[in-house]
Amino acid sequence: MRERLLDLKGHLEASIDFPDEEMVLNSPKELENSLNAVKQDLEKLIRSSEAGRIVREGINCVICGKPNVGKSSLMNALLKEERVIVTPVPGTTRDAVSEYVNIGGLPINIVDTAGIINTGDPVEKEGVIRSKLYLEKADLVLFVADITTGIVKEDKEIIGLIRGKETICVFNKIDIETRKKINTDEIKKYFGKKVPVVEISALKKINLDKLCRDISAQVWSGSVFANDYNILINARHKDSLVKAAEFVKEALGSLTGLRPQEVVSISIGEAVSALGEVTGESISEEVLHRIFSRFCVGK
Ligand SMILES: Nc1nc2c(ncn2[C@@H]2O[C@H](COP(=O)(O)OP(=O)(O)OP(=O)(O)O)[C@@H](O)[C@H]2O)c(=O)[nH]1
Ligand SMILES: [Mg+2]
Repeated sequence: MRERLLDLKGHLEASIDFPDEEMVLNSPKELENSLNAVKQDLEKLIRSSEAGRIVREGINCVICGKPNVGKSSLMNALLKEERVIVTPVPGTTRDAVSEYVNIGGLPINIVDTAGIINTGDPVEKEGVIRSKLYLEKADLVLFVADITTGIVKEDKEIIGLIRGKETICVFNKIDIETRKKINTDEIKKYFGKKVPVVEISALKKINLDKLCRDISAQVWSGSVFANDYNILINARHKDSLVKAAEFVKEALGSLTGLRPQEVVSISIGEAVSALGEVTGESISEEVLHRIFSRFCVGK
């Protein structure tokens, strides 16, 4: 992108400095198209900073489901400690609790939420509102249902809330004799897509390793890291890319506003320097200072 911008700047400067020479230069329309293409590539790269966030802060993995299906028991089982309160009374978890756990080498921020239910109780209601907010921010959802009942009406309503999300469907309590047989085609119909289905017992710690493998697979198979996320960038890179994108937009504004070519060229030059801060070609004192103050490397 930096090379492409330098090339455009070269064309502009040539036409400014040598207006009488017969040279084949970019037309304003060509220049506009090229700038737009760079702008789009920059924006794509900026979006990929999300992958950097995931690597630094971990996957946001939210456990949800109706009351009493064993969400908190699952949280404790994954953490290998009795972190959250478990009781036979539905509506035990009132507020979300989150904790980090390492699954397959990735930091996973597991969030246990209050069971989602239509309720008149004001405290429970608040808990449900919070559960929904956490669901919106989830990178991955563990939808928990009770295998002794299978998917019932309340479950279907919750599935409706998480349809667009990456989900693993977890059937809990397989240690109980009266369990139902799970039909994966039916599950697929409810979710509108194929989702991994795992049958576990959070209480008796059965099949938790399989669930962990499914969580890792879901993350690494690229469904949590969406396709665009193939380059990792850090916060400093992102700042520079955002700056570069702003200057490219400024250049486009000047170009379409028929302002002097010098003005367009200056903005492109600024975008080139901002990109140079990422590639290492133009590195300001300030950036050097930031790097050496953060990392233990010799100048
Ligand atoms: N038999 C059996 N019981 C379980 C299992 N997991 C949880 N339970 C029991 O189910 C009840 C509810 O468990 P919780 O983990 O509190 O359920 P929850 O989904 O967090 O419930 P709320 O916080 O009320 O939404 C408790 O009595 C648990 O001991 C399991 O795998 N097998
Ligand atoms: Mg709970």
